[in-house]
Amino acid sequence: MEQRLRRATRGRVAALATLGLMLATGFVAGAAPVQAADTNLVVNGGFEDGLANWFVNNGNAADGAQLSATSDAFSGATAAHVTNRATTGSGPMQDLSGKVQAGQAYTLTARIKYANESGPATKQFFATMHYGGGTYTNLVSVTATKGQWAQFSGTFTIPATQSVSTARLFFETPWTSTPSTDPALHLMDFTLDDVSVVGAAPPAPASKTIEVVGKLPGEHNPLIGHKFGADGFGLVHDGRVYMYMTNDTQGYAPNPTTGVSPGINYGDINQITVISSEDLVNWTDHGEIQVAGPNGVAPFTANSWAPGITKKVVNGVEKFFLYYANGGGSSNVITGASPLGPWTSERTSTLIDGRTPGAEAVAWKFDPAPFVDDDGQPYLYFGGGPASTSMPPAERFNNPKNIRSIELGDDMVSTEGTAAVVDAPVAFEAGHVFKRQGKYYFSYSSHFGGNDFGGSQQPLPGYPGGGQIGYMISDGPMSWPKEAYAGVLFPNQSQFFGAGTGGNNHQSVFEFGGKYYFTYHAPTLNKRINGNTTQGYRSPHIQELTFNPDGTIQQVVGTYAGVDQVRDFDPYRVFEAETFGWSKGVATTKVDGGSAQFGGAAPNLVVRDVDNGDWTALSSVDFGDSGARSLTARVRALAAGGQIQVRLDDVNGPVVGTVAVDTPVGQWAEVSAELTGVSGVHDVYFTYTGPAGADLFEIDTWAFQSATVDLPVTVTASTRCVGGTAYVAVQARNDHDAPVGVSMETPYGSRSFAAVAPGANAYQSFTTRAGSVPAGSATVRVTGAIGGQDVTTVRTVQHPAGTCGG
Ligand SMILES: [Ca+2]
Ligand SMILES: [Ca+2]
Ligand SMILES: [Ca+2]
Repeated sequence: MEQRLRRATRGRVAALATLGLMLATGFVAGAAPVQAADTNLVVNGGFEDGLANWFVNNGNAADGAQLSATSDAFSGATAAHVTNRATTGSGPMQDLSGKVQAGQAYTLTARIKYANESGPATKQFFATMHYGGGTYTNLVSVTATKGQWAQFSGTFTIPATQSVSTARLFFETPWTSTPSTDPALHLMDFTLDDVSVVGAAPPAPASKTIEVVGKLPGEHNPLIGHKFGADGFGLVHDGRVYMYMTNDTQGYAPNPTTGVSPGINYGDINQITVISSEDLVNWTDHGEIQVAGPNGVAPFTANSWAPGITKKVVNGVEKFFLYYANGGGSSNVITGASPLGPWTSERTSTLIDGRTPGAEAVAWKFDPAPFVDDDGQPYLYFGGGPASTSMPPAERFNNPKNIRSIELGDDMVSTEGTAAVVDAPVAFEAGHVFKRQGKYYFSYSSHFGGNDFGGSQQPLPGYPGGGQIGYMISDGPMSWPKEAYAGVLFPNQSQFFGAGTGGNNHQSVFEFGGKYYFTYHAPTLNKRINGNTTQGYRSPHIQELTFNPDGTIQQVVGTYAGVDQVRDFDPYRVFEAETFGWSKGVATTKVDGGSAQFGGAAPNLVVRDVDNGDWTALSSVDFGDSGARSLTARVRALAAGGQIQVRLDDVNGPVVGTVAVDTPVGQWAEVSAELTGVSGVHDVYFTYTGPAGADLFEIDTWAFQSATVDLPVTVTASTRCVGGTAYVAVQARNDHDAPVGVSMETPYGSRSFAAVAPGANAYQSFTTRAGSVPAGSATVRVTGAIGGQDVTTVRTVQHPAGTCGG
């Protein structure tokens, strides 16, 4: 028996004292496996794919070691070699979470060798499972002879009561608290090969698909009904709003029978969910960024809560900086080449932590929110949690001084100087800053009181109650005395959405199209799934933010109606099918390859879990007076007999076209159908039919074709100044798959381009020969061929007035 408990000094708890799960260590030759199934759960156990799927034990920050591929293999060409071991737990690790099951028996085999000259003649090694937290269990042991390959071979049974949501297999030497006193005995390098864990096949993952209609047709909150998302932070870029959210869906695991998930576990969350919209009602799902964890962009972080994002030109390149909370203890940042990535980590350690000057007394160094001022100077706001116990009790409650502001470096991934106190009344978390008409606005979430906030819990007059969004107004981004407090901007969401929707909140503010918008979360989708007993899974909401003449904010009222759609949806382009105004019964998944709409470097998702009776819908689609001729979809049939019905304005509205998904099963293909009577502005419902009980198909993109055959071209016009002279600049991008001719006409001249290549731009800047230009228009005529027919498309584009200074 090799099972034993690690001492508390190693941060492990005594969870397994009597479980008797160490079985038959090493010596079961000839014994039949307990399990009849013989699935090997270890990937790349022979290391013939190098170190793929393996990493160094990350259960303990001090367990850092180096893993390399070696040709000194027991079999095949490669094995894994571990060096620079700092603790006895330093060793190769593979994550078997989601594969091993409680109550099941497994057979483990592996080959191991050590050869250090100063080492002992024989040495015991363990295969150990880390079940998360402080729970470690030795599974199988072997005693190796120096310089020779030894074989692990044994079975182990996971106790029926063991939580296996985290299950990481690793190899190590027997524990001692001070291995450095005799490194030759305890910290030798070793080599591992041919690892297998054979037993019951992994359980099919429980479906996370939201079966209810989580966002009701006609309503605009929550923003999406097919997944969760919390702590939303809005970014406006290039005519779109991007929302970055804590991926509350990550740990969502509804029981297949009851439909009820265990309560949310923030510790499970290491991804950030991204959605975007150009109209605030139809949202495109961009999937999740794997930010933290062993395979994350920043693998030195474990969690990715409460994102905050901004953009800045650094060294001439526009970059996107995505900040997030690495649990409560620290905050970090990753860098994107676009709002949709690709993402990289410029840092190898956390940005905000216990070493950050001025943050020493902050209990939770989390919730980082960036703000770039008009002069380009960036700032970061962070912090929260219980007030310092060294403060007087009354002050701990009313003015806990637990939030900070700090300057960011020009690189956006470092801080400068010392953090300053944000003295926000009754503050708890979720600091955020925006600027309007020269004034800075700091908003935050207030605490719920309790012992953490001292004995005297009498709120000062006007101060916020628990779980509310308060705000302050200041003339400077680092100046937040308590006198700047301006009131409650948003009461707790339960005041609007009722039982089951209480809890914390986290807000942001963005300006879009001349209006201000307020983002917050509420577990409204969770409530639609489970009624008033919710499990903490939160959904993003948006309301408009309006200001009084004195600059104070009118208190926001939370509604399911949400905000107005700011523009009609343009159907005459290829757009992602994972764009919904509303949906029922579908899910999304990321697929290889880039996005047809957002570019090859952007992630692409498809709509999946499409059953008979499921549907997706788009709000307020403008088909124009002449209307749509046809619909094209890129689909992958999964069963014969599936169809896509197109309906207008209601899920039960008349069918105006039917796409037969009759392409070969399993292959991506384009399918299309003619449409009748589709013109003007309508909500569009895609309703899915086919054999019951089967996944019908997946959908990647949609495109409607105009009844007026039209060459796809994107035309823009702007005004600019060169040397005090106003110019009208006209650009036409050829979105067609063949060359087109382009001619541009303006009051200031005209120009023709003979053959503009697919994807290329025709561009001309026309001088007005004057210092200013009134608003006006340019006409762009595009000629080309579609299906052998010559087609001319004429576009008129407006440009604004412009006056050149000086
Ligand atoms: Ca091998
Ligand atoms: Ca479904
Ligand atoms: Ca897609």
